[in-house]
Formats: sequence, structure tokens, C-alpha cells
Amino acid sequence: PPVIRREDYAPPAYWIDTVDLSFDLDPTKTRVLNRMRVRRNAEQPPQPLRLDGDELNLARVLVNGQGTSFKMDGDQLVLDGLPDEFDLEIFTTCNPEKNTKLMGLYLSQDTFFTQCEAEGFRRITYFLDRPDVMASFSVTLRADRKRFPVLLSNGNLVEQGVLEDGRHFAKWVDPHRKPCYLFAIVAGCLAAREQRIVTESGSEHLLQIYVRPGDLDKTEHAMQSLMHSVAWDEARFGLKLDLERFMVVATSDFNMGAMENKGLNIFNTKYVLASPATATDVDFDGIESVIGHEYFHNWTGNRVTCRDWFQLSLKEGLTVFRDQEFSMDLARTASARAVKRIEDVRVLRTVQFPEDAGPMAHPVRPDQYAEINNFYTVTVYEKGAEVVRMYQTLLGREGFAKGLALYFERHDGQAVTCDDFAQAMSDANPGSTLALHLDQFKRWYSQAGTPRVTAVGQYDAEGQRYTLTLSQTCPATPGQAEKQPFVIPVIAGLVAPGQGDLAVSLHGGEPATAHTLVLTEPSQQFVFERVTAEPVPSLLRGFSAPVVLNQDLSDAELLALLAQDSDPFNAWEAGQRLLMRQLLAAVTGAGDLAAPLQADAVAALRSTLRRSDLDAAFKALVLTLPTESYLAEQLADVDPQRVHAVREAARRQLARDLAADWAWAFDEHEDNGSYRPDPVSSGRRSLAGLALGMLVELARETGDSVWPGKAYQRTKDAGNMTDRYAATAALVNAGHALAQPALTRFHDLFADDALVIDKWFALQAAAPDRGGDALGRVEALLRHPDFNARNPNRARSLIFSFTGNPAAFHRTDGAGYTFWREQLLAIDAFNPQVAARLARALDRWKKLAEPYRSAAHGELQKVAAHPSLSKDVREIVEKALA
Ligand code: BAL
Ligand code: ZN
Repeated sequence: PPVIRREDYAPPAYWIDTVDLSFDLDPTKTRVLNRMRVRRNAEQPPQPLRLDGDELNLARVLVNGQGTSFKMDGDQLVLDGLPDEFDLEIFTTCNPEKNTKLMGLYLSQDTFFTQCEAEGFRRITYFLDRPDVMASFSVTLRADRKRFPVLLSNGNLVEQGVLEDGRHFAKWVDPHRKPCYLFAIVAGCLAAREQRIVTESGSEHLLQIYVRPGDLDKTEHAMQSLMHSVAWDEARFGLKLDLERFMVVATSDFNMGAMENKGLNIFNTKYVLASPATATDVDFDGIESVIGHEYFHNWTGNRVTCRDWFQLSLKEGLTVFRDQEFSMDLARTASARAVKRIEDVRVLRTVQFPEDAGPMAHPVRPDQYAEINNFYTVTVYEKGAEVVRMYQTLLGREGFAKGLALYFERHDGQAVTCDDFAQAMSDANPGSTLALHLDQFKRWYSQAGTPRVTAVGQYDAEGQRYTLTLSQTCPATPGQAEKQPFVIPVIAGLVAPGQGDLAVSLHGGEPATAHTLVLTEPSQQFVFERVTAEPVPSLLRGFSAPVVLNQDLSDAELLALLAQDSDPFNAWEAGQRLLMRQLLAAVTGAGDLAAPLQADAVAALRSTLRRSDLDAAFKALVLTLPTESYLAEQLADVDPQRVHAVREAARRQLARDLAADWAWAFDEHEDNGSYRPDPVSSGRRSLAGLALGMLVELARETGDSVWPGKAYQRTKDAGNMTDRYAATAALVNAGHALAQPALTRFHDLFADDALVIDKWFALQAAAPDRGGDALGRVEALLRHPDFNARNPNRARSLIFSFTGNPAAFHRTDGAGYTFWREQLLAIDAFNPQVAARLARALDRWKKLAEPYRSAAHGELQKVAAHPSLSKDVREIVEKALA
């Protein structure tokens, strides 16, 4: 497929100042009349106007009211010989019912929805479909009144009324100029939860959450999250809601999580609907952060948008950072903040680090793409958020807020670049470390790959001095053989076993228990003084930079940090390092698998579990073993079955060695009170769920029937979905005979709730493979009457859960890969965007040992040879094979 390059960016040859759209909505033939005021961009050489289109039926083109000649060049409509300013009228039709790509205008459960980011608007009408063309939109919607009683678009409702033939209309005007990717309409039978609010600064607004009428009782948490978001953005950054009305609409057919259309956010139901009976704590948290994320885009994305799609992280990295901070601020306690940080870092390491080391590695600001939808990645989003976090680490919260204020002062209403953001941060903080190293800091946007930082320390007892040498390298990535040094903030403390954090001075400065070391050279020395005891360095506290830290700590040193580090992130990290070391030794060694973990590690986990000063949520994270995919990333030659066997053996060992402690943990944290999704009670449920899973696992060995019986009872009488799901998962994961009746009951109870049935599929597809039974189970579920691959949530719940289950997917006979190819090609025929996500499952095939590698390679080649592949999937598989 043709490649689009960042360096080829040129401003548009024309501007579109106003757009007046009129829709006659009909499921099979929607008529779209698009009237634009167009102006030549005098700063560009004269050239024809080229408008983007995709799967449109063109009926009429008028320039200043007159018919005109035009050409088609591929999908583009080309008009030549135009005046400097003119009215352009285009009349097209499209077929929403046949729109299975879910981009542009489509139908979901008899309701019209749109999705325009990145390039969906061209599937609605011909346009300059690029984010630097910002226009004022007015929209008139006409539709059957009974079938489509609610008619929504961006901005304010200015007129509505009844038409002949049972139809009605609504006219919306958006007071803010916007790029077309933020355009949206919704039409259908929906009900709204409404809330009027008065903000801190005294302005009044109407908040609405639209869902199918039967789902209204599941919208309270989303509304609460929206109200918290409005208040937080005003309190933390002074950013106010700029609309009279702010709407959120949920649909069950959606490629992404949600979309920040101006004033009319469209959401996947997964991130709106929740009740204690149907949603887990993880779902409640997901809703809070995605509602926050889309709301925060109103400033970071909508008021200031991207000049071109290479700048995607300008809005996404920044907005992920903002939603992470929002969740942390709402969490309130330091421990709950740390839990959120650990969860975010876990995602980064298990998903983004592999991406950055694989064939799809790309900089936070990519240099080229064939299909932009393939670049809505964890690198652009999550690594982008880490880059934004480093500004805050280097500048402090106040300095960061000043930078953001300057960014809006300069760029409100504009389409800008990552360079503009960096410049505002730097200019608002003259003399700062960031300002001194700005060009070098910006390598985070241009160089792909995860940097490695190596730390070596030396203690001079006599001089009470500790010298720390930090050095950095970064592996080659596709198209980038050599890397220049990054600016890496390393928050460091020195912990003396038995004494805790030492107050030490750095290079003769004021003593403190934590210092921010800024590594800019390939190698640098940092000298701490007044170091009264031999310390264990606690580096990269709070995960202060998205790097791999190589540090040669002994088991005893790691145990000391786990027990005593004042930074909870690093305490958790020390435990994970210790476990990882022992698991990897078992994977690469030939030893007996009965007990991969050493006694001192198990004892440390026990004392963490029993500590009274730690939150349950934190304990659950410490006692959770590193994932199989994270373990695999540490190996050069991966046998996924071996990794799985070792991790399962370690789980069994923990189940066995801590049996009494798990029983204590379950009894102690079982919560029978009424459900609240707050961090403290959700942490208790998380630990109780982990304990129950261990106890049911142990029962497989001992033949005990008490804990499986308790779990089964809980699948029947749990007061909330978190507990019910954990109990069901405990039985399913252990392959217990009670799993089947529990699953049947679960399905019967929630047969009408699509999001819960998604869980039912996901749970079975993600269960451990026992003797190769997982694939057959998934194939049977594919034929279940509730399965429908055209619904992205359902496809993800079954097929993606399977490919994310390493030991089930990576079979020695290669049958998991064949299944992957068949599903991939089937989905690609109707929804390339979802298919391209599935295509990523074999990104890391070159790391696999034989026979997996050859089998995976063979299937990738078959996909690549398929004659009618979408450009989405083609870009992914060609990179994988390169
Ligand atoms: N802009 C696409 C969805 C999101 O990141 O909010
Ligand atoms: Zn976003």
C-alpha cells in the first residue's frame, strides 16, 4: 500500500470555513446535502481542489449554484478552475445498513451512529478530510419520527419540528470550529439520564447520557464520573466546560473504546453501562477513566487539535496522562495512587514494550504510515503519556501547569504539532532542566525503542559517599539503527536496611530522601554524600521514565526494598524482580518444576500478605506473578508452553505454601456489605478473589471440596459481579467439575446483557489450556448462537481472548495459528480495523522457538498471499514478515 510520510506535510490548498449538512436518514439510502463555503489558501500555489470520499454515491456538484465539470481520481473528487472563494454544494447518498466497517455513518440496533476519526468523515460526504481544516458546522437531521425519535449532533439544538409523512427534524449548530473528525450524529430510540450542574466558576450546563431505554439504570456511575471530570479539569488545570450541553451516547457496536466528538461523545457501551450486578470493579474503573479521557479531550484534542495524524500523540499521550492523573487524584490515598500507577505501568510493559521491540516499533510521533488506524497504538497513547509525565517530573506540577496554560494561550483554536507543545512547556519554564535540554528531550518523539539504563553503585564507607553510575543505550528498531542519548529523569532514593530512606545530599546540595537525577549523557556519575550506612539504591521511583532498568541487586537487597522502600511502586517492583528472576531461571534451567520459587521469596510474599499497614489492592499486586507475555519478552528464544508450565507451577507452589494465609486472606477480606466501587473496598475484593482462585487451584491437588464448594456457592449468591466473576473464574481456571454448572447458570442469569455475555465468552477463551483442550472449546463457542463476529466487543471477547492466552494459542501443532488466520481473513472481509488489531497477535513470531516459529511464519505468509487483503492488515503482516 502507498506510504504517507510526515516530511511531505503541506498545508491545505483550500480552507473550508462553513459546512451546512442536511441528512435525510434512511437505513439503506441516506441522502446527504453538503453546502460549504470554500476559500483558496493564498499561501499555497494555485491547484485543483481534491476532496476525499469513500464508498459514496455522488449525485450532484454545484459551484456557486451552477453545475460544474469534475474528475474522479481514485476516491478523490477533483475540481479545477475555481474562483478564490465560492459556495460548493455536493449531494451524495450512502448505505448505513451495509456499513460493516463501523467507520462513517452506520446502524447499530436500529440507531444511526457515526465514527469519523481518523478518516471516516469522507464516508459521509466529500470533504478535505484532514485535521488542519477547521470549519463551523450546522447540521439538519430528518428521519422517521417513530423509529428515530432522538436526533443529535454537535453543539446546540436550535430548531426542531414535525414534518409530513411521519418524519421530523432537528437542527444543530456547533458554536466551535472543528476538524471533521470531531463531527457526529446519532439518531434512534434512546433515553437520557440528565443532570444540571453549576461549576465552580458559576456556569450552568446540562449533562446527558443517552442509552437504550432499558439501560438507564446502568448510567449512574458514568454520570458521576462525568461530573467528577468536569470539576477536576477546572480545579486542576483551570479548564472549563465550554458548551451549554455535553452529551454522551452509548452503542454496543464500536471499534474503539469511545470517541471525543465535540459535545457529543460516542461510547462503546463497555465504558458507560455499569451496575453492581453486571460490572466488575475493573469495569467501574474503566468507565471512570474513559469518561474522563473523552471529556478531557474537549481541551486537549478539540480546542487545540493536531495539525496532521503524525501528531496524534499530541492529543492522545497528553489526554491519557490527564486521565491517569484524574484517576490518581480521585483515588485520594497515596497507596491507591500507587496501585493505579502500578496498573498503568503493567500495561506499558506487557503491551507497549513488546510493540517497541517488534516489527511495528515506531516513534511516539511516527514518520510514516500506510493506514493511520494502525497507529492508534500503545506507543502513541501510553508511551506518549509517559513522555508527558516526564515533563511534569522535570518541571514539577506547577511548572507543568504553567506550560499547559501557555500552550492554550498560544494555540487555542489551532491545529498544531508536538513541537508546539514542547516549546510551550519549555518557554513557560525558562532556565529549567527541560529548557536546557529541549532538543535532546524531543528525541522521545522521534526515536523508537525502549531505552536501557544500567545502574552501578559504589559505597565508600569512610567518606560516607555513594557513587552511582548511570548509563544508557537504546536497541535498534526498524529504520533506526543508531540512537542518540535521551533525557531520562531517574527519581532515586537510598534505602538503608533496617533504617529506611536516608536523607542524603547530591553533589553537595540540601539533604533529601529522594532526588531527581537527570541522565543526558551516554554515561554519568552522581555522587551522594552524608550516606551514613551502606544503602540499597531505589531507582526510577514511581517509574519516572519509560525505560528498562538493569541493576544488579542481590536477592537480599530486593527483599529489603520489598519490605522497606518508602516508594510503594518500587516496593512492588522489587518483589516482581525477585519473582521474575526465579521464574526465568526455572524456564531456562532444566530443573524440576515442582517449586520454581525459593523459600525466602515465598516467605516475603507471606509477610507482605500478612502486613497490617498495607492496602489489600497493593498486596494483591505484589502477590500476582508477572504475566506469561512479560516473562516471554525477557527471553531470546521463547517456548510459550515452557513459560506457561513454569508460571503455573509457581502459582501452584504459592497456593500450596501459603494455603493457610490464603484462607486467612479470603475470610478477612470477604466483604458482605453493600457494593461500592471505591479503591479500598475494590482492593479487598481483589485480594479475596485472588485468594479464592489460589484455594480452588490447590483443591485440584488435594482433592479438597470445601473451597470449590464455597466458590460455587458464591457464583450463586454473590452480591456483585466482581465477586461472582472471581468465583466463576476460580472454578473455570482450575478446570473444576463445578465450572460447567457455574457457567451455565451465569449464562442463564445474564442472557440479555451483552456486556456480561462478553465476559462469559472471555472467561472461557482465557482459561488455561489443559492438555490442548482450549482451541476446541473456542471453536465450539464460535458456533454458539450468541457469538457474532460482526460485533467488535463479542469478537474481542472470544477470539482476542484466545490469542491473548499464550499456552492455548501457541500450540506445537500450529493449529492456534491456523485458527488465527481463518478468523483474521473472515473479519478482514467486513471490518479491516478490527482485523488489523487481531493481525498483531503474531508480532513477536521471530522470538519464538521451533516448532512455533516456522508454523507462525507459514501462517503469516499465507495471510500476506491472500489476494484481497485490506491495506490495514497488509501493513501489519508485511512489517511482521520484513
Ligand atoms: N480519539 C479516539 C478515541 C480516544 O482516544 O479517545
Ligand atoms: Zn483519546
